[in-house]
Amino acid sequence: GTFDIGMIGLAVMGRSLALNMADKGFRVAGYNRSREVTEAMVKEYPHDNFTPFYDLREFVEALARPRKVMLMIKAGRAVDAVIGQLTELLEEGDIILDGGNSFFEDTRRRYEALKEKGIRYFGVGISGGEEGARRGPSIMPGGEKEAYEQIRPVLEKIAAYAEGEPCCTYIGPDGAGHYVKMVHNGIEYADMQLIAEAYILLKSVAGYTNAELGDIFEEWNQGELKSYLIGITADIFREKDDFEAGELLDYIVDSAAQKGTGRWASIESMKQGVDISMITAACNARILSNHTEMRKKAAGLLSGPEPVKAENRELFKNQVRDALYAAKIAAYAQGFDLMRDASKEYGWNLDLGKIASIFRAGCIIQAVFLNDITEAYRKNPELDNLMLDEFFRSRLEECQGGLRHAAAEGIRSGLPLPAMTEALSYFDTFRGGYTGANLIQAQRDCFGAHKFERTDREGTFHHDWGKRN
Ligand code: NBP
Repeated sequence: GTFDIGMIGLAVMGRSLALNMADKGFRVAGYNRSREVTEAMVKEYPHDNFTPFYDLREFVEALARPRKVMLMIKAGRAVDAVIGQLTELLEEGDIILDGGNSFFEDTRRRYEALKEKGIRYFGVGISGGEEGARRGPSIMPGGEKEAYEQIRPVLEKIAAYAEGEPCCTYIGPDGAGHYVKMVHNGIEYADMQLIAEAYILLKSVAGYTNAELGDIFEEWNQGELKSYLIGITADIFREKDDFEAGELLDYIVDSAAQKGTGRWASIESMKQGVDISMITAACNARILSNHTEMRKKAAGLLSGPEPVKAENRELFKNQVRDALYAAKIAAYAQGFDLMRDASKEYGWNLDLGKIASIFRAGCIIQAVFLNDITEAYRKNPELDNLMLDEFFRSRLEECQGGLRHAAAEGIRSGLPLPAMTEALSYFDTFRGGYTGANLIQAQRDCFGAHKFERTDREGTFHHDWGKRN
């Protein structure tokens, strides 16, 4: 065969990636389980470099050796089913890439199973949605390092570019790419939750209108908060409704869905024993938002305070801005801490600075902020936590007052601010603030003889409780 690469799964993502590859001059073979999807694609998006196939064997035979097949299908059982069909047809040295949102443990299992058959397997995290896939996503490939050279030309060419560099880098062995994608999505949840909290603060405490909010976010998007999410948020505030007067946003039900990859990060963090409370808070916020009937009922039964009114709106706006920035630092510190821990746990040797650099364009969390993270790890690849980097330390110093003030006003107003308040707890615990854990340790020893350490003597102690006045 002569085709550079084959794409299995021609739904939104597979189609967009295949056309992106074709645009870059690669000859792409395409296959989809249901024939109609393929037919519709070639009818609507004909491309000289894209050829459809309707038989899996013919599709595989059309590929140049070593064959490269990318799967862009629904994560889960479908991936195992297609791998099963492919292994009948592929030969030693051929490469399968799974570009979907597969769970990293599945990727580890598939990697090991295919290794025995001599097939090289890559779990490739891809972020950027349809537009990213079509024009240039952020790409996180994990698999065998030597085999990466075979797929590197395609992946680096179709990726987004930031300051002349492709937003694609070899992440690590087996499930590393999908793990990093999972954490990316977790961070995305936290980012979105923080923006939502800034929104309700500005709206409820300072009374800003949608038009004003649009201007505020546009202004924020000129500075250090500049990011894809802040940019689309500015536009969302201004979007007019099709049916009624005013903006669309006010007609959207207050309930946010999720597909699960953010939640995976939260579950993994618990297993690993890493605190990513802000990502977990963002997942929980979506979960509780879904209980619309219960919330409607409770609204009639449980009361809270009236929103306080900001005395100085301009000042409050700047405090919210600082709150958003400081909390964002904490969220990324948590996400990168999770990757750092996984890197040790699985022996992946993750380059966190490089990972930050490929998030700079193409993906949903792309932001100028990621330049500072890249720089922090460039200066110190062994950095324990982002909040300890000199630059972020000084920004936290400057912005924590805003975070404390904005969160306090929100709490006094009865506004739920799960991510911002977790950011503060994380920061205050992390910086050595007094947590009361001495009391917990005393309780543990009191009921379970679990022992404790003393502040003034070496060793561990157990105390016979009951010596009271
Ligand atoms: P979907 O996740 O909606 O999956 C649809 C595709 O899976 C179709 O091609 C479908 O074939 C195929 N498929 C299914 Br379902 N079961 C199959 C089976 N047993 N055997 C073979 N093919 C099967 O598509 P998508 O939204 O394009 O996403 C693809 C992957 O990319 C997913 O893992 C997704 O999580 C991930 N992802 C999506 C985005 C995004 O923004 N949408 C972003 C990043 C990553 P059919 O036509 O025959 O039903």
